[in-house]
Amino acid sequence: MHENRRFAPPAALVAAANVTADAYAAASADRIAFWEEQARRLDWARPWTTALEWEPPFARWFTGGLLNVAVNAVDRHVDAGHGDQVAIHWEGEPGDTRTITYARLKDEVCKAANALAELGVRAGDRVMIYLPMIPEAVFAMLACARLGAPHSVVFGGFSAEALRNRIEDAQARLLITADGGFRRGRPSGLKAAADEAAAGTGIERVLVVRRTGEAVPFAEDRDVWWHDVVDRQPAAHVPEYFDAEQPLFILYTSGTTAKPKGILHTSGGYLTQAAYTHHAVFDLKPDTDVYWCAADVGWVTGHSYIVYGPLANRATQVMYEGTPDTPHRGRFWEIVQKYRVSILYTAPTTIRTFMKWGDDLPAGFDLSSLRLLGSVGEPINPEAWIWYRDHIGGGRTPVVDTWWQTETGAIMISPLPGVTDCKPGSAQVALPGIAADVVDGGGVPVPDGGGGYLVLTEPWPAMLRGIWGDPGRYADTYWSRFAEQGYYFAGDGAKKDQDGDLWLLGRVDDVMNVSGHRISTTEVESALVSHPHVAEAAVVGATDPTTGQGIVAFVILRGGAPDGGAAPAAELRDHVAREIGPIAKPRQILVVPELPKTRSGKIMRRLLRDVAENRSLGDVTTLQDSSVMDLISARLPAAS
Ligand code: 6R9
Repeated sequence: MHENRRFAPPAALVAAANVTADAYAAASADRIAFWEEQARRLDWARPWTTALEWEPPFARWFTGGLLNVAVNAVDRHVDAGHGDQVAIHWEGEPGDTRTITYARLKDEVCKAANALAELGVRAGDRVMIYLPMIPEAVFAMLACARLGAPHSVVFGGFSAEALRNRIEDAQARLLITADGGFRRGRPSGLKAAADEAAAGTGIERVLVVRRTGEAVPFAEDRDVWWHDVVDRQPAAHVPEYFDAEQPLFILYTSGTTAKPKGILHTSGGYLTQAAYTHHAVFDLKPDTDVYWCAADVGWVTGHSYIVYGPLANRATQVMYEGTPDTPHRGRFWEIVQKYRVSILYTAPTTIRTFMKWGDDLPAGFDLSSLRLLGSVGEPINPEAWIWYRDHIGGGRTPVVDTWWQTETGAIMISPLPGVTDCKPGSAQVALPGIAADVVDGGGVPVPDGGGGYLVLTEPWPAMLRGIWGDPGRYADTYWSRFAEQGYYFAGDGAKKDQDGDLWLLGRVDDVMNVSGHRISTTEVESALVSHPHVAEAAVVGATDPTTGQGIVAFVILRGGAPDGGAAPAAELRDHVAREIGPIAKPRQILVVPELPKTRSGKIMRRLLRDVAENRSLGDVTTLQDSSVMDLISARLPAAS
């Protein structure tokens, strides 16, 4: 799709925007003073003495400052008279609901903090959280923050093995879990996996939330029910104030080796940037907006844009437990209509799934409350961007494409909705106070029109403070590649267009080299999905004896497209050749019913490469649905 349109922000949004173009000028005049000003959005029990201490690659922000993260997310709003404002409209998958005001949230967090203290949790202790998308996940995270005990949330879809590895790495003593949650119309158990993971580790107590009511194994000497110990606690809790660099959480993310990295975030700088970016990028008006981030709290997006950023900004938000197709494929749009959601934040993979399901579904609901849409997690192809704006945003809403990582803690590159003319497919520019560039292999910035590696050239408040227990790996993974320049290496390829806007091209390990030409998997995928018959596509570079790598594409056709046979493949190959150039023409196109995705929705190209190179499959345990690979393999004979 050749999409050259630019979308100017709606006049009403410009007129009332939280952040205007002045912010860029202010931040570039004095970046540190700019972040100090943003830090003043928070309540500090004692102000900091030094804004930034930077001994590359180790940063300390707002040193000398004391704050309590939970007080900033909850208590201060109640103290300011907003106790009756709804913090969370929670929607369970079966249709049960809970409405949690800020006053109620404060009580729940205080009770949970008292319970954790009774169970022996002290500041600095690590607490594992393995919960479905229920309000107790938020209460538990904030209770930990209140006590200065870093939490480590493990996504409920992860296996017992994955949880055990993380428990051991973090050396946690307490695990908070549930009997289960509802997914795809049924209770889905968690407790048995939690038990398997905890056995033989340092976990001393397991706090169990009752959600599904299913019978679960219960170790009387180790396990306690949330409703038994939390509900009887007093709703008052005197907060302690912690250093700005007090660890807030460890979140595990996969790297290039098998062992996941425990990304460490601390308090003052992280909360400053999470709150500022949420205010700036989503233009949140706490008195009128209804915000919905459709991520899971088990991912960094849930940490920064369900829990810390929105609550620090006194948002009213929607939290949804289940899957988008339960009990029907219009569930998201029904929720938007019901709560009059005005700001929606989701992932391209979800948007493309909705495209696959057809335009009629969203058209059947009143989505007129939406005024701003966001995207995160992977590059959004222009086709999906336009569909999102037109079919969900009614052709009115800006779409902010937000680039960031678990490691960056908060959004780094994104349009500002009241300032930027949006370009479909581009995350555009670094936010005020953030310094990003695209450099070549030697660390030299590329000119406009050039491509290379995305780097961050100055420290930022929400940056990771390290990899838990492994400072060497931290320095090596992120800071060794451009050590001379002192740049943070993000691991993403990017290009700068003629306006200097940034286009993220996917992980650099996903960049293919075909006959010496560099081609991004994302670019080819984008070309494929711009064809009217294609719903979704994943592209890998498979070893090829002549060209180095050959392009292999896995595509899901849209409903109604001619299926099977050689005709669609030939047409799609020609289409890609037309869109990008003959060099990008896939060697093979495989029409498949599904693509293998991780539970966070990222396509597992490694597995597709295994298929494309006729290897036996590698580890499939992090797949959302491991049977997908069987479906794909079954299509193989019809391949080339
Ligand atoms: C927030 C999150 C980080 C990786 C990152 C990049 C990809 C995220 C993106 C994007 C293009 C965007 N990514 N947002 N690529 N455009 N707007 O997703 O964190 O799970 O750690 O993933 O995701 O490749 O390096 P995380």
